[in-house]
Amino acid sequence: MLKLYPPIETRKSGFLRVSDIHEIYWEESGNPNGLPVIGLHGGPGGGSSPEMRRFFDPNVYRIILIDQRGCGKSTPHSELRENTTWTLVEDIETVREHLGIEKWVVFGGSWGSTLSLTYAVMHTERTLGLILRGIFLITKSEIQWFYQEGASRLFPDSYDRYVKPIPEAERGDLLAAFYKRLTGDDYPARIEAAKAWACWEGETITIQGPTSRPKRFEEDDFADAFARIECHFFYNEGFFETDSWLLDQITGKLQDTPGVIVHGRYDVVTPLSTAWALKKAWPKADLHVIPGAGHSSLEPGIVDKLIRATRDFGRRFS
Ligand code: STX
Repeated sequence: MLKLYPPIETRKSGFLRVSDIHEIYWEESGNPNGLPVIGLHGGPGGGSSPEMRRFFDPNVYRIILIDQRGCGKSTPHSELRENTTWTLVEDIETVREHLGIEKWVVFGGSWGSTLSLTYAVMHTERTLGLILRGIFLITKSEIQWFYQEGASRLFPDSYDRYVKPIPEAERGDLLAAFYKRLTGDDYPARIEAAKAWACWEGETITIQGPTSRPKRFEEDDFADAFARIECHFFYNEGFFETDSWLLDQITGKLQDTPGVIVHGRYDVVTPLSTAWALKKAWPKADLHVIPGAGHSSLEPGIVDKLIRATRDFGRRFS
């Protein structure tokens, strides 16, 4: 099984003003003359991490990462205004133009797959190909499964902790109940809700479950941006006109775009059925179902297939 490339430092980084309110962080590493790739993180609200650079051979790729509006090093932290799927797609174009890149590979997992696909259908001519993991299309049934009922049956222990800040009477619509607290004026209640929301995801992302929850999910700043931005996007149904908008666009526009889809068989955050539907709508993409893996990009079988994909794309497009 292939492992992550060794850690590397950023060569260049900066901030771009993208609206009256927002500045976003971008960074570049790897080979300045290499094949450009943009890495899009999950959440939304998760921020990029240095591990994301390690999916790419630094001799082959010019690796661009950004922190999407309101998270990571981007400012203002946790800001929801002027923060939608459409403003994020615009920011990707702003970064591309700023760096003088004509076309690039687009790489993203989870919400990063949603954003990658949305970008690709809107800017097909800029997208050489897509490498996606943990497919998520922000449909009502996916949101219902993870935040209301479904995943609750596989993780009843974690679920009890998730719903704890919400009184029984409001548990019939957890998304609305969390939205109220995460966007309310009561700061301690907001942070309590944010940590419960974030830890739910942190405990369910790997095949190992609750005991392997990464540390950052209970840190105030991470949890606040992660929970608020996710909840804002999901409460607004991804800002998509209809549940099927993205899949319809993919059917219409991505038929000639190469893609690799990597999805854990036991992904509980974003179940495999969505990746299966995506593959049907986009026959040109190769779907790899990984046995013994959950949602996280760091599951060993997922790392292996993602690195094979970046290696193959490196040969194909360089
Ligand atoms: N959120 C799915 C998602 O995009 C429902 C996601 N899940 N975990 C992450 O993102 C991080 C690894 C970025 C925390």
